[in-house]
Amino acid sequence: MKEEILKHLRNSQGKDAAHSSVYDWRVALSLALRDRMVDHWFRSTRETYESGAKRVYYLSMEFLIGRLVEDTAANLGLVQEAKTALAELGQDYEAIVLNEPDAALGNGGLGRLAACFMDSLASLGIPAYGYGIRYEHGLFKQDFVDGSQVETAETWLSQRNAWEFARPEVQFRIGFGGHVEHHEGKAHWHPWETVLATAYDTPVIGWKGSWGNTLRLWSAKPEAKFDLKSFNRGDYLAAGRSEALARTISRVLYPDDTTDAGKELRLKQEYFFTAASIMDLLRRFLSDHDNIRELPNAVAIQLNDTHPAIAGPELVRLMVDEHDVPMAEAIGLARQCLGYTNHTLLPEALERWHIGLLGRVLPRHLEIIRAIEDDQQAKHPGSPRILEQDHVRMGELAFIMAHKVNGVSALHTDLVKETVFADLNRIHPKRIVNETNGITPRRWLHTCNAPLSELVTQEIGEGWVGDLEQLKALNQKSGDRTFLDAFSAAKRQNKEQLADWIAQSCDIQIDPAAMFDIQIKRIHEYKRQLMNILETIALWNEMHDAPNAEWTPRVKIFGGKAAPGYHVAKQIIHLINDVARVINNDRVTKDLLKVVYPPNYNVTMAERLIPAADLSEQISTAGKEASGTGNMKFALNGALTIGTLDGANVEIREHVGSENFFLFGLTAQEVVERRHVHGFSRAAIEASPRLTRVLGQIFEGVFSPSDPSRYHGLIGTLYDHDYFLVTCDFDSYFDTQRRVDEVYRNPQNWAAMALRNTANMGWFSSDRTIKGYARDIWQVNASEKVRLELTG
Ligand code: F58
Repeated sequence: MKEEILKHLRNSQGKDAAHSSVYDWRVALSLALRDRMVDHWFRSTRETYESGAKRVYYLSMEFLIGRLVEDTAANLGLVQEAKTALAELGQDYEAIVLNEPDAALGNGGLGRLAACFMDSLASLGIPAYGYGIRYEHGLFKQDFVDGSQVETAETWLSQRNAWEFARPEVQFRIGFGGHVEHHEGKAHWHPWETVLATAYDTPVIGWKGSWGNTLRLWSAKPEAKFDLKSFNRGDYLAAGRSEALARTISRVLYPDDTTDAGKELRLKQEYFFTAASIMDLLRRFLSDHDNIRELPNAVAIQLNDTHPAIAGPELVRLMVDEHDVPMAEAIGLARQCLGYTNHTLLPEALERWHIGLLGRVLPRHLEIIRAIEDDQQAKHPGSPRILEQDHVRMGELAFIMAHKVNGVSALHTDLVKETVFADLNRIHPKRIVNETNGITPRRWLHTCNAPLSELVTQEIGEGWVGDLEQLKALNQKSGDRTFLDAFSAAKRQNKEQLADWIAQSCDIQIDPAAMFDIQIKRIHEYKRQLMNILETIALWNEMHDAPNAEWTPRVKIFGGKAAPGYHVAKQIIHLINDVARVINNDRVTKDLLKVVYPPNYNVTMAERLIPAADLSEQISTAGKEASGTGNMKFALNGALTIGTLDGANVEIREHVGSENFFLFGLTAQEVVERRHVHGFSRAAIEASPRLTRVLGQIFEGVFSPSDPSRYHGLIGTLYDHDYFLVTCDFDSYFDTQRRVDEVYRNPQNWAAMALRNTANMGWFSSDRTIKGYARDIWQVNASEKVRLELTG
């Protein structure tokens, strides 16, 4: 390893050891690790070609990957070797790991799920490709200026990305606009504009290096050559115009998770990567098949939400226009290949494209969508429409073009059946299935939490990393004082590390003995960070009034970004920061309560925070959080959850035991009913003196003395139409938090409850989720050899 690192330092980075920076060492180490991936990768590809096995294609607009050095080294079993090699070279492995930029090619849960799935597909030995966009700028960087969120561009690609292989020879022409001609029953699309999609491949090696798949990300390049004529005339801007236009497509990750603005570019991004992926998989298929009708036996294409839903019409277009398959048959064949995952019921997040826009950008696809609509109406008269008024509804399109549609938790799947797709579900009663989300145990326990991971391995061996249900054996330890002490000591060690980091990065001193209460996720009204900060103020009031009463010291930690155009979410961020400033400067409560909100929450920050959490906040309005995956990461790492009956919380509670979960709040059904009660929020506020006081303080400007009216709008909304029922759940949330305080005061009991969480979270491994998709949706098998290696 030492030789390999030095070789790359010299031959790939062009540096000698004496003049190398941490960056050079990091790139050299990454390249040395990448070298070790290649054999596994080739072996897997070869095996798939030889066996003719069916391949999975996971199409996702987002892959929220994070850093890769540690994960790769761990999966290859090379962590110790790398550490030793670097130490002998006088370098610090930890510092090198910290040097890597966090690849944030995603917004939140949906993108991170795709990354966890890539790890599980490889670990299980399922031949698969992830397809997405190689954004030049990932999710924006977040700073706080006077407590407000300020966004700047993220620049992960300003450095060499050591993990990828550029494939300039893999190129597809992607057309936009233009018109369609019909001659002798055949359609000919003449796009007005074309760009080239070129591939960049990142190998993804599973646990123990057993299998390697590919993450293929597309970058847009201009098709037209550089305009030398204009350049020579001195018109430099014109010379680069077509280039700038093309590159815009893969320039930036769409940062909004509320509404779909920036519409045309977003639509082009979606078609760009979807079309390139479909063309690529067809090319691979046709290289060893000559009958396109066999496609469904060879490929399973999964649509991660509706963003790649144009895959249906695109596949039909290629079959009809280029392979002479009749339309109805093409629709049927495409459907057999496609699966669609729904991640949200929020009406504002369901994609719809204006017919005018879609017809202008993708004229042939609009014709095909009309043909799909006709086909559906002919077979199922009265079926919900894809084209409604002026819009193309992508959810309906994806549903109709998929043979299976899945929700991401049991509750969410039931709601999908009862609400958004109720009518389609009646027509196609077997189409909707549930695949509850999961998380990869490699990153989310083994790598991010060394103290706990080592303790578990000492106790039950290392098998759990590839077979997380083995954690069940730890249940026997819940009465063993020595083990519980060791379990608490691991948590304590993580908390001390986090406290050091917070002292350094936020200049706030926190006590590792206090309860670390953490809410990290995108800022959204339905996730109710607002309710959390209101409860924080209420608690502070009571501590301040009676500082000598019996209190459980707490540190409230927040993390998360708001969509740049989401005003209310940004106000909530501002409020949390305002409240933090006041509380953290109160001398009376200084040993009882702190509020910390480190800026720029990302995967790397999650890996620091989650292992150090005592309490996990999963407090969304019931019925709104499709699943959640952070909830799983916390529970696996031995945090107790305070949560509503929403998303996967329901299943987590069933697995860890209701006595080890702090439940509060209205159920999804009660939420719907309560909204019908006239004046429900005013009534809830009036019934709660505690909440009335808190809202009054915010309204008067206690936390924003320089701008007392800053939160009048926010508070006004709670009185008038509190759509997410913060006011209704507040008292039950506050009371449950006090129960949490009480339980925390008994450390042995707390540790036993936390251990029950860790021990019973095995089911939430994304390996289990992927096995479910493989069985219920894709009809693919995991390599038997890999399966034996993992469990044996
Ligand atoms: C999330 N969706 C769900 N969307 O909110 C969460 O409950 C679930 O656990 C997770 O998916 C995985 O299933 C989500 O992250 C987005 O970020 C979209 C980005 C693009 C615009 C629309 C929202």
